[in-house]
Amino acid sequence: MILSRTLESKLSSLYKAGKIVGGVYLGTGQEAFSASLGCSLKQDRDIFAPLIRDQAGRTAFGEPLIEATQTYLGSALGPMKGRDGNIHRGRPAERRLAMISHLGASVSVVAGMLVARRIKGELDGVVGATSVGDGATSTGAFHEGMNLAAVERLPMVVLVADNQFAYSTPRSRQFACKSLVDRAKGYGVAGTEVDATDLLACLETVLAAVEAARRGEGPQIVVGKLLRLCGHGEHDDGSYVPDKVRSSDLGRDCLERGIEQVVSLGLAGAQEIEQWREEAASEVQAAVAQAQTEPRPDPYRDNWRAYSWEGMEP
Ligand SMILES: Cc1ncc(C[n+]2csc(CCOP(=O)(O)OP(=O)(O)O)c2C)c(N)n1
Repeated sequence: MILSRTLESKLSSLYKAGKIVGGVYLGTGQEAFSASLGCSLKQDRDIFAPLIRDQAGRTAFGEPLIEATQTYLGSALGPMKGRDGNIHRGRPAERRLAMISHLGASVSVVAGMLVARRIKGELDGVVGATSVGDGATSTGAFHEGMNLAAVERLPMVVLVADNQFAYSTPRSRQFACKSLVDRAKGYGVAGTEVDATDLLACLETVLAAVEAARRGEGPQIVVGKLLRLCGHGEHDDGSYVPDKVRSSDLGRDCLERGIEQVVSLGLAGAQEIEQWREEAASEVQAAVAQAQTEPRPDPYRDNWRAYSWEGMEP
């Protein structure tokens, strides 16, 4: 969570300095929920399709920092070879899918990958997971993917980060149900809700959902109640979020709360945490410096394949 917050604050500065082309979307305030998923999945077999606010989950699932800075800074040596920007990066051969902008589409993609593994006899012990926002739960792709996953009882975990807004549209203008967990009942899948500003609660709830899916209990929807503590992207100041919501429990900072929890459990002291922050700053600095010195794509010599396909030649 510290690494993710540090990286994203650097990316925001680089964007504001005009060094990053395209949008920069941050997960400030959503790190506990996202990291809990990344930590709960098994890096050697599970599938993770992140959303725009999942830097913490990506890091927890093993994405090296350099892959983020290479993509944001357009390095030809990055996973997208400097052509596909920013959040749309991944290594499908390592089951880290590239983020898809079309809301809800990742649910169908993960469901499809799980069906494919079942057909090939390779589904044993595998979990497929993705994150969506509250807004995405009203798309056709989300519905079709969830319904398929439910009918096929796929080992799928869908995290819904209910951060109160889809861009500037509040929940009251998005759907009429009281809680998004109610959607789980409609699909006939398990649904749980968690205070996503609480790291310990997130770890417990998300791990339980991943384990249930792995045991064969079918798709699991976990709804995290929180607020994004930033604009939709760095081009947006989020001024439409009412002060009342900002100062409510939803607006608590999961990172600061998480640090308090770690300290009060005696897992680390204030000095050690300060050291983690310093280490994170140097790691981020090194990843930015390296990506800045790497070559840019050369349109005259490129083979025009979007992904690095190492390890999955067709
Ligand atoms: C199918 C589709 N419709 C509209 C958009 C445009 N769009 C991009 S982000 C966004 C809001 C997303 O809100 P939510 O799903 O709640 O996620 P959050 O940004 O709050 O994390 C919209 C409408 C899109 N990307 N895909």
